Amino acid sequence: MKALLHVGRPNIGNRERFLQRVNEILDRRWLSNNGPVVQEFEKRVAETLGVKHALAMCNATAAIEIACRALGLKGEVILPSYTFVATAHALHWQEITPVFCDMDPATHNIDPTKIERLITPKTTGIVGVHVWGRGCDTEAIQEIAARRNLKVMYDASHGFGCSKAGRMIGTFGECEVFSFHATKFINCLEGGVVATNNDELAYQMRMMTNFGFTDFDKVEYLGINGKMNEISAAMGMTNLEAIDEIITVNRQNYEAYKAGLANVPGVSVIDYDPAERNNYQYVVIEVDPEVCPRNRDEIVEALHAQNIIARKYFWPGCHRMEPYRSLQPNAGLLLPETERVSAKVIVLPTGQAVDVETVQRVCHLIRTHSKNR
Ligand code: T4K
Repeated sequence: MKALLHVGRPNIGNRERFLQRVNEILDRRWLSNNGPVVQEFEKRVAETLGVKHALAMCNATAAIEIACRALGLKGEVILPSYTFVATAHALHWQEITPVFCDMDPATHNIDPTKIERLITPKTTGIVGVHVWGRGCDTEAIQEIAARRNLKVMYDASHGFGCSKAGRMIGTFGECEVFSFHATKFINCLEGGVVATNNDELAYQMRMMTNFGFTDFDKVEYLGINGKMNEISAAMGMTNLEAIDEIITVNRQNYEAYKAGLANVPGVSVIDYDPAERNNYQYVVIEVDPEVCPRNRDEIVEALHAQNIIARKYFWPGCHRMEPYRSLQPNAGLLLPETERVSAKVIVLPTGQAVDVETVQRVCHLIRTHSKNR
């Protein structure tokens, strides 16, 4: 296989329609600051999720920062270590101490049974992450939060178009943050959205996203520039129009990986609950070191040698990345599942840039390279 095959190759909807939108934007000479395409994108996202407010922002990391400031999170906040480091960084950047909770190996999500032991008098909230788009145990998290008087928000970066217990991700907690980064299955080049049904929170976040302005010459909040620009929104609109096609391709690739890796000893593809809505944007395998003759790193190296850029997300966990590794050197003692599972995971290429035939070739390579030397 010659051409590079990456995890995270962007999906791109109707190119003509995107370019047409870009031309309209240029003709209009309205490029940012709550322009008409951003407004259209927000409306469309809110409709898709069934929420009152969808606030478009420049990326999910800034959106998490704005959301946790608007929510008044401070002190300590509990989140999983098994997430992209942006979740922890956004909190830490806001001078909140991220307190890492272990994951449930069955779901890769925060294990709610391990949350309560981490609560201290400084704890103000919980940030769940719907890893791979598989919804957290929102019911258990809500129950703990209500009893312990904590606020809950979700990093739903992976969860656009997915449901949990039949309810759309985007409707849980005080608010949920989606990423529309280039690598996400619906992308705005760069982009994020905060979804909420809370009118007051939405108002505050909207002001904060635009320097705190409430009117011409009138600033009422400490704000920042978190705005989405019109070209990003045009990309988002165009890709949203292709959402069904993209999910179909993702699902076909996922099924092909499932079939192609079905009988490989020690290699399993994580499941998506067919009773839920799934976007299938991540194909994730676990390599069991007790069963598979080759370890995870050897398989990743073999794939890279064939120009297939598989990834080890989210190894080794945020707690083993700086600055957390230095600030909380013993955090790993409470995170045995994060340490164990993150060492087994490989994320494989999918999306529109990958077809079923290519998936079969990747499976063949994994099958070959996972055997004894
Ligand atoms: N929370 C969670 C749970 C997240 O997963 C993320 C982002 C965030 C928060 C933060 O959202 P944003 O603030 O970004 O909206 C990539 C993405 O940059 C990151 O957005 C994403 N998660 C994460 C899972 O993946 P890296 O460090 O792996 O990026 P990089 O440069 O290695 O690119 C990933 C792959 O995508 C490469 O194989 C190349 C390919 N790629 C990338 C881009 C940008 C392309 O083929 N074309 C492209 O245009 O983080």
